[in-house]
Amino acid sequence: MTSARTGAEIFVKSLLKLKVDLIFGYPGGVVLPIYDELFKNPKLRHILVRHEQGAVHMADGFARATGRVGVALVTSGPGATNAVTGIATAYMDSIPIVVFTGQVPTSLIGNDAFQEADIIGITRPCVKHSYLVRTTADLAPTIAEAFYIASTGKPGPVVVDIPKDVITGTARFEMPEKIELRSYKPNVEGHMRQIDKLADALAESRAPVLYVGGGMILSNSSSELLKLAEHTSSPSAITLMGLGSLPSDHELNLGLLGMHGTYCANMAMSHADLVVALGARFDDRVTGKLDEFAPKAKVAHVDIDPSSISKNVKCHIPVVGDLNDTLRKLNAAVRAKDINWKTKNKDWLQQIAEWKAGNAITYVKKTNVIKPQFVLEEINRVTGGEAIFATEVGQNQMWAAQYIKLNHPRTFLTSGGLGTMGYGFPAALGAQAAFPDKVVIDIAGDGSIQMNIQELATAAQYRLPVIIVILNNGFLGMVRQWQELFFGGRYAYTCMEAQPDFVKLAEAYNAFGIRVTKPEEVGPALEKAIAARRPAIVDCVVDREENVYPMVPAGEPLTKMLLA
Ligand SMILES: Cc1ncc(C[n+]2csc(CCOP(=O)(O)OP(=O)(O)O)c2C)c(N)n1
Repeated sequence: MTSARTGAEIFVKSLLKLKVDLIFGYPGGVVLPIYDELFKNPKLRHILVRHEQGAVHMADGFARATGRVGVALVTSGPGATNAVTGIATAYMDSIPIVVFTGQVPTSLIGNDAFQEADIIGITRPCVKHSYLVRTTADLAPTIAEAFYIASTGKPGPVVVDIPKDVITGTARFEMPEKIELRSYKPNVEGHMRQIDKLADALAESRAPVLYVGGGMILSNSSSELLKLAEHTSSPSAITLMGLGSLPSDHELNLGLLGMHGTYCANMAMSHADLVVALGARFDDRVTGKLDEFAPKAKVAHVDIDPSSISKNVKCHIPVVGDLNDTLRKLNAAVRAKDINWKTKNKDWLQQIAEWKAGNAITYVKKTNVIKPQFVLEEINRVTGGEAIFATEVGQNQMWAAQYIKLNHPRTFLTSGGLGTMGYGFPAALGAQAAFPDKVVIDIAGDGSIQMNIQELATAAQYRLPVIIVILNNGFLGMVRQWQELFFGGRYAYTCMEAQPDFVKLAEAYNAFGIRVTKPEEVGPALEKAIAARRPAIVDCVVDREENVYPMVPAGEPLTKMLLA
């Protein structure tokens, strides 16, 4: 018989049993016994952040870059409420994280106790599941369930709220080896009859498009996608969340789809006779005006989440199932057909090549001022695409999505669904903590970076050499762009008149800082920052009123693109 252990001991033992070796967190009164246990168990590495939002984004960045569950630990009350934006961000992008929050003792819950917040209530609409642990004996099984739910089916964040008396109480450590939940059976295999229908539809179509979403990354299915695209000569249009699923330079990759998507991706979608959605959810930033989305197409949709099928766009061939399993079966089914796919799709591929050649994403190059797009091209040149990229939100994010060349999945970390400014830097730190030897770059705006800049101290403390490249336009650029285009050029409160000196700021945090104002300085500055192997800020002073094009104005069809 095993002896009784405290909840704090059980907490640490449970995480170790689940093979967690790294957590991100911030202490406080209620969770102190857990922190004391962490102190005694150096095998479970803990990164002390500077703000709880940072901890959750780090866990999220870790999860996106590794495919493993990310873990954050925060205290009750303000610790927990500070974590909410990170939880909502992970929820919108289906990222598997488990967030542990401290809670006041069970006897005080509901009494407005010191540092009490109803985090279960507050996060209810933005978690995949949540638990308030009621007894110490429940703790280990609950943690096991939380990891299982976060990482299976359509992944997502799970909150585990642990009252103080559960942490200090005692019980035997017993964790189930296998999780069985009556109402949750996620490992759905794609239905063979539906998959055969989809293979037939691909065989019959003359103008197919694979519409690739974040599910492709989450289910680690990129290699199956490559096989499908190449074997059936089908071009792929990729959402923000799906970027990295196919190498950027692959000839069947049409690039980004939707509001700031490429001309060829949006035109291909609008003229396709078959759209095959693979782990994508027909988000409004992708579809534009719904009634004019893919008007000629039969729609097939493969998704692990049955509730996302036919939610926004009517689907003719639904396949509920794990994308990896389904793609394997689909690949076998299309291979069994005696078809010359290249010849069948010849006219379509020709048309696509014309769209691609005619309206490639481009900008007006200048020698006297740094164009933001040029900075991204220089990043491609100096990294050769072999880096992990995170982005903030705004123009910086969209330019990164358009210009950064990706060779591998899980190398583009961005807040797609919630669009959270301040996400990129902590997410980059989470990825860097997982991959200490890789080059990790956060592409930032001068507005966004100031939302979680305090994590520079975390970067310095743990020697995480993330490079922040600021596309510094002195504006909340994306909002300014909308004001220019849709609000008569009235720049209401989007000009950042007072800016910190980002070089001094970096130095104050014991990081490397460099500011560039001329195009020819950009490449050498990036090289210096990479060589420094320290946290770094490269502050690029860019053309102030540059806009992101192409652009489909909100609510317009994909064919109504502003090209410049
Ligand atoms: C937390 C948060 N607040 C507000 C917004 C709305 N918003 C979207 S883009 C943007 C401007 C971003 O400015 P900056 O970070 O400087 O990037 P730029 O667009 O100039 O590249 C704002 C305010 C948001 N997405 N997230």
